[in-house]
Amino acid sequence: MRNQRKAYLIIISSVFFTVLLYSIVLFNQVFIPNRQRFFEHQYIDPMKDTSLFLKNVTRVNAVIIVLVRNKEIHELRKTMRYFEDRWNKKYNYPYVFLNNEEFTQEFKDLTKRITHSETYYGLIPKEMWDYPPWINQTKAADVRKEMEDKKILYGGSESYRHMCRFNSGFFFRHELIQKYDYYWRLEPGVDFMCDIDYDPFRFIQKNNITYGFTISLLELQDTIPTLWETVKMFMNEYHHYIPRKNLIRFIDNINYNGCHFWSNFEIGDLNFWRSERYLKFFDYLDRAGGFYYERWGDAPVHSIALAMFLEKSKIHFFNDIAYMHPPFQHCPIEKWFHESGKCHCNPDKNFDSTFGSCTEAWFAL
Ligand SMILES: Nc1nc2c(ncn2[C@@H]2O[C@H](COP(=O)(O)OP(=O)(O)OP(=O)(O)O)[C@@H](O)[C@H]2O)c(=O)[nH]1
Ligand SMILES: [Mg+2]
Repeated sequence: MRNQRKAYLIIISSVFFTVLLYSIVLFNQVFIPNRQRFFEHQYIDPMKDTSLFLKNVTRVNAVIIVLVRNKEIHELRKTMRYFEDRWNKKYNYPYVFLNNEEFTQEFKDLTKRITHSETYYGLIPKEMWDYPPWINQTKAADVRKEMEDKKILYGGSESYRHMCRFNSGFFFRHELIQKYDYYWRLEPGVDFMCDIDYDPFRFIQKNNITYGFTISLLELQDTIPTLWETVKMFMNEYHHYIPRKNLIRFIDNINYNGCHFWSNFEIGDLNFWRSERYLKFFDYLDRAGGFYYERWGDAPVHSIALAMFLEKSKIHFFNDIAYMHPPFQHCPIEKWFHESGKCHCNPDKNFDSTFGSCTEAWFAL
């Protein structure tokens, strides 16, 4: 009799604790905002690692990469001024400027004078900035005309397509980049609105992070009609490259949902792009021709690869880096950034939670 009562007691208390546990989990899921849950449980906060703020430590093997045209020199000088003042004057990481045409002496003189870092100037070889032999150029020209008539952003531009293909498959293989392990991509016309007092390169190296972003958003579907089909064919053929723990759920709602990290800002590990699996992926896409027969951007290409090959802990949301590429900006919303006097952006204009951003979906993963 006593044993029977004991058994009942055990069963009842197990049921009670299971229900309690489920209620706590459910409460968390329903009532704690994704953003808060993300910052409490997943986010690695660089601000909490004092070793990242030490000065006079050796630099990481990293480089600032700027793909740019001569005519963008003044926009670039402005961006470099912000970038130096907010961050790089504390570290003096080298710059590599890349162009499909020779840089002018004026471009070199003006950029050199804005920084104490070393500056290198590279010409992009033709095979990295031209049609591969299997592309039918007449068909490509017809597509450009059609897309221009439809008023698709950069739909009529040939150079934009070369640029997207270069950023997808070649920048990390350029001879001036080959010796580096990490990179920060910089574009003319962007702004950095908060002081960055630590070394993000050291941060990603120390935490074994592959890629960092500030803004994520939806791609224009008209520029990528067959991209997802092509990706699915790749995934079928090369399923051994895709680990069980991946991020495909970030981009796949039966079809590609368009979510991508905005690649005009990237801090990352060059060896990811140089890996066999990524090179196979890029070649697969390149053979399919969508860089020219559609207008596949490097941002969706990078993001799809990251989602296929990596797990969430390998990708970092740089909340503390306030960044503007018109028309969108990431401006940290936490009061501290603004009260400390370190920022000059308006947190009400932060894109993270706005319609069109995928960052809330990122928090929810
Ligand atoms: N050398 C060179 N650089 C280019 C060319 N086209 C674009 N770029 C660079 O490639 C990067 C992306 O080009 P953007 O024109 O900014 O493209 P986007 O960011 O999609 O569009 P925007 O909203 O106009 O900024 C920038 O760093 C440009 O300076 C080109 O034909 N030659
Ligand atoms: Mg741009």
